[in-house]
Amino acid sequence: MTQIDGSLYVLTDRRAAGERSLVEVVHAAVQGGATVIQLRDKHASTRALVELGRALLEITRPAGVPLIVNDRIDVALAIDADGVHVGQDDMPAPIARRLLGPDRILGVSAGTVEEARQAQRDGADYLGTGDVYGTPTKADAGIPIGVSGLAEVARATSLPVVAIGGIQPGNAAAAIAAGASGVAVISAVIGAADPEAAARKLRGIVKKELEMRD
Ligand code: TZP
Ligand code: MG
Repeated sequence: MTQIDGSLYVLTDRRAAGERSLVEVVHAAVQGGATVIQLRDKHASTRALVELGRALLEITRPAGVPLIVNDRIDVALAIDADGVHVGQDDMPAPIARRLLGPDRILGVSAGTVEEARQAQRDGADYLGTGDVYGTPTKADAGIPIGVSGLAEVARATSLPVVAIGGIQPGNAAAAIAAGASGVAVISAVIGAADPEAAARKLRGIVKKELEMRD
């Protein structure tokens, strides 16, 4: 099992980055203390994903920050990324684990207790759980599970749970208090006017709450 520090997990989103390049925004997020970066783009061509992924690795690898590719195991292997994140409609986790081998990081989206237990049996290293608060960013995120749903999932697994969906500085601590090991964000960092400052602030909130809890 690979341990990850998921305390501030930042997902890329071209739209949220606006006019700025994602490479520039991710660089700022890493400077501000992002602990994981996920390359996520459901519409980009394979070539564009490979090129962006390579550029992101030049930032993340020297910083010791894992780069996880959303869904695309082929892209992750092609660029030698640190891992893959699969959702419930993506490659089944046991197959993803087999393709990735034992050492790369496998994250699985789990919004219910049953999905969480299954993902753990299937070899996940961490779970992504949400939509917690209601997201403006993902159209098909479903009904928010709230901090109560998050707490149920966290209680059902010994894996680190990263909370996602509508996380902002004002509600991040409550997600940690509910049992999450970290928060995953798009708009709060990638969409921020100052992504470095936004990352630093969120990381600080999570760190403080984790120290209080443990
Ligand atoms: N999965 C569940 S919610 C979400 C994803 C990818 C989007 C999170 O974006 P934001 O802007 O941090 O709410
Ligand atoms: Mg997915």
